[in-house]
Amino acid sequence: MKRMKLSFRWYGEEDKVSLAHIRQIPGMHTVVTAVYDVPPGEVWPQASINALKKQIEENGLHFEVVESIPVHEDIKLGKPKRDRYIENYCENIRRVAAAGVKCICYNFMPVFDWTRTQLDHVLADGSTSLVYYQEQVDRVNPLQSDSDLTLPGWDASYSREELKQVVSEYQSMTEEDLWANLKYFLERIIPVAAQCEVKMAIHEDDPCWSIFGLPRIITCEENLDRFLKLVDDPHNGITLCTGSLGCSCCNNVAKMAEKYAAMGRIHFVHMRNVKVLADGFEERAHLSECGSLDMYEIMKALYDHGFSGYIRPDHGRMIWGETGRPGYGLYDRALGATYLNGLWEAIEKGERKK
Ligand code: DNO
Repeated sequence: MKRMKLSFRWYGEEDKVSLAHIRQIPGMHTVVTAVYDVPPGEVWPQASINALKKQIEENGLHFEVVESIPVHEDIKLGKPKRDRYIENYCENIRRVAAAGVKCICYNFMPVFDWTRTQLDHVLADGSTSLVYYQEQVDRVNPLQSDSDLTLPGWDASYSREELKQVVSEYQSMTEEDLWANLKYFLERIIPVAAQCEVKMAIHEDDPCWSIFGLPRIITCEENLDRFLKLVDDPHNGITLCTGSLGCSCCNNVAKMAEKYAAMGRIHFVHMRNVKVLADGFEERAHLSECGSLDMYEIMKALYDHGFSGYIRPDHGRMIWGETGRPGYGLYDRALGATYLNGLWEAIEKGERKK
């Protein structure tokens, strides 16, 4: 019987959420993590990878998914040094594969990873969540010295000046250039992933539109179709991130789940609900009725098309007084995991009875 594998993101020793807590979430299989103390583009020490594996396995869990191995900006920009960084990337694929990793999540967003305008917006029930209001994005400029907009998803190793520099390098770059650089990267890493039997799973751009004038291309069905054809190999797949795609009403996430699961190209799923507003979105509890996405429909589409990859609850709200890394507390993500288990069990048993 094909079955999803439930997973949970863990930020290593620094994380307030411990592996001992994660293992107590029913049905938990895999810990999703990364080596966090190596700058983007460099090779991860095998000893650090093996230490993660050891710790995770000592807690009765598996270490099968890495999120993320960051892609150096020179690769996205197509600069001459990219070959060196791509070689390092390939070496990282080989090294994590040697430790038993089966799936690697990464993204190809210029400079800024996921972006929100507030990390502790108070919802009606008193919980807090991450929100994105376009008018606030339009007002802020992360490059201005008086801007206090820095977000947990962003690479903190840049100084404001360096950030300005790298952003300015994208000014002359079109979406087509970014596509060409992505293709160049995939043509070199996918054969290595195939050899190592690792599934590469690109994460959609979050939110799925251009921000701060930078090109973004992993945003919608048409572009995901194009992406999968760049290197038409099952090792070149996606992380279906319901919240990243679902924050635009143009995306039909359940349809995409169905289509790409049927093609065997979804290797990892981030399940999260969002409430789409006229001018932005709010992250909400996982339950369908709390947001704009029909989580049942998405799960059913995955089930019906034989999805057997990794799935994790994505960002949670902060509830019950918990404090910590925005989006990545224990309690609401654990509720999310339990909800995903419930959906899957109901779908599975419902189908068996037919
Ligand atoms: C946000 C995450 C992203 C994701 C990267 C993948 O919470 O989903 O930061 O890890 O985009 O590279």
